[in-house]
Amino acid sequence: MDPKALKLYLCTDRVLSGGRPLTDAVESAIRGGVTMVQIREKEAPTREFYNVARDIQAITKRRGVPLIVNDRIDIALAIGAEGVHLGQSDMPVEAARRLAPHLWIGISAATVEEALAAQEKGADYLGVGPVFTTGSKADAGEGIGLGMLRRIREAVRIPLVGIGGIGPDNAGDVMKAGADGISVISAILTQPDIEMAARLLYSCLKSQ
Ligand code: TZP
Ligand code: MG
Repeated sequence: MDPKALKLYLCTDRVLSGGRPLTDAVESAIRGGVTMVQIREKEAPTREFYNVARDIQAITKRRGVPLIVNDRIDIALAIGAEGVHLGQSDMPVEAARRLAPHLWIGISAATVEEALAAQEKGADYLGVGPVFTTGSKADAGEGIGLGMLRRIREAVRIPLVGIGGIGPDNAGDVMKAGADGISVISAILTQPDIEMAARLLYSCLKSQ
């Protein structure tokens, strides 16, 4: 995968986007500079997840932005997404790789051990975090901090994004710690002007 796609990586959350149509939100975010989108549906039944993913894909395809599906490799394959993002409790990366040799596979990692294991078993990129404590994911746990992000960066070769509690005030620090990009929900999706919020965040990464 091209690590440049990781620069400003939006994860969706239909609750945090405040009832605004997700398609409009994603379109605005891409207009503001988002370089990759992860469709993340924690509550939706399979058919609804599939339909939402197809709707978002119509936008990402038109805009030339890669689409990643959270948790569900079956939905990623069914819609022809560019990739799948898997947590430590989801399908193991090596099994996902067997099912889908062509997909980009991202793995969540919070420790050096998790990061090295994911790399060894064939992950294409890592989502490292939560870097800072965040209210956007109930089971995310305490922030691991910039020091741990840096340690993970030094331990692995594959590209990685920082995720969790990242916004305009700390995005530059995450990049300085060695991340290829940032992954965010609330710094874009809870903002009244989504395009401007994405543009502001992108400007915080530009010089890195
Ligand atoms: N994984 C680790 S933290 C997190 C996810 C999905 C939530 C990120 O949301 P926010 O609002 O950018 O902190
Ligand atoms: Mg998961």
